[in-house]
Amino acid sequence: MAATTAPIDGADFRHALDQASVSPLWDVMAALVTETPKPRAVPHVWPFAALKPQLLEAGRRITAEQAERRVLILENPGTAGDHTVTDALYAGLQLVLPGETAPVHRHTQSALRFVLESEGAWTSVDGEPVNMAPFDLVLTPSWRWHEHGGAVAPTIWLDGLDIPIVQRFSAGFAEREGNVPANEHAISGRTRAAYGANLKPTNMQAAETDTPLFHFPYAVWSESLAQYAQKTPVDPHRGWTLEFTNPRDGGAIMRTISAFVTMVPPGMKTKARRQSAGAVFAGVSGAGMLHVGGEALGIGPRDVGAVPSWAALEIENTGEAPLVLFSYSDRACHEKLGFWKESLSQ
Ligand code: GTQ
Repeated sequence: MAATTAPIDGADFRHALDQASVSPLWDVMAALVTETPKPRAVPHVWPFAALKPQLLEAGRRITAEQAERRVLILENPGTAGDHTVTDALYAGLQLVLPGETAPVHRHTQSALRFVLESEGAWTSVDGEPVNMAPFDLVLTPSWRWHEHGGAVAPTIWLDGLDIPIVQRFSAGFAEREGNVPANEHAISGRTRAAYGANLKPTNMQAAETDTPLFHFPYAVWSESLAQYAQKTPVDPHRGWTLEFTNPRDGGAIMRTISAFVTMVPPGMKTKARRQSAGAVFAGVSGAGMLHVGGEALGIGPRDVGAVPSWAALEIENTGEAPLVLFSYSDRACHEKLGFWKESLSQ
């Protein structure tokens, strides 16, 4: 092996590299090319009881119209100020008060709404309205016009978006109000009729890859999950988990974000599972713990938890009733880009 002839950390050399806008890979190789994911996000749970008063206080200080969207962003403690809940995902709690409308806009970012508390609220997508009942999942996929309104009591939902992904690619476009095109197909219930019963129109446009279905009512998914659980042995690592799918291809609901519901029966603690995707959980019913990366984080109805990439996760039901959780993750990206890995403990 040839011997080196000058010091690696010579100040003159370092300065010259700086001046040339280059830097030595050998300083950062181990940090850049890691053997396993090293997320900056940490495991964390935001209890709903702590967030709701802050959100209502925000409601006294700013209108939905002034704010465009009245949202408290869930800042992961590992990356506070980055507006990320996991390394690649965004989460926020949005409040709409009676009489308010969060004004129509569209953007590159794909969004899901998981409803936590609601009376009367609706979201419209390209002009077609759907109800937002508690624990309904509503999607506003990339570049679709959307607005929120109709609340007759304070209405709160979890926003899940791919903001950090779009930001990293610097690919964000948005349009606000002004020139919203009229859509003669925006008739309440049309999309459900066309796609909601494992049927689809035969003149669909193949280029549209986000799911056309944008409303997954709690009444429907909770009945499926309960029936599935009754009729299927429980998976030791996943409990009973079902994925929300795109009826066009059976794949993820949006191009960047996947979404799931999980049931864990009383007395069960799942075996540890790691996945390359970062995930966000929201409690629906029952009481439990997310054991993640050596921490035990309590999760109940409407609480929101962050599970970073490759953290070993065990879900424990600590109550008497089934534990039901909603979750979303960036798995859809991982699979498309060839990043996806999963590891199941013995
Ligand atoms: O409702 O369209 O939490 O555009 C962040 C950005 C919600 C929304 C957020 C958004 C929205």
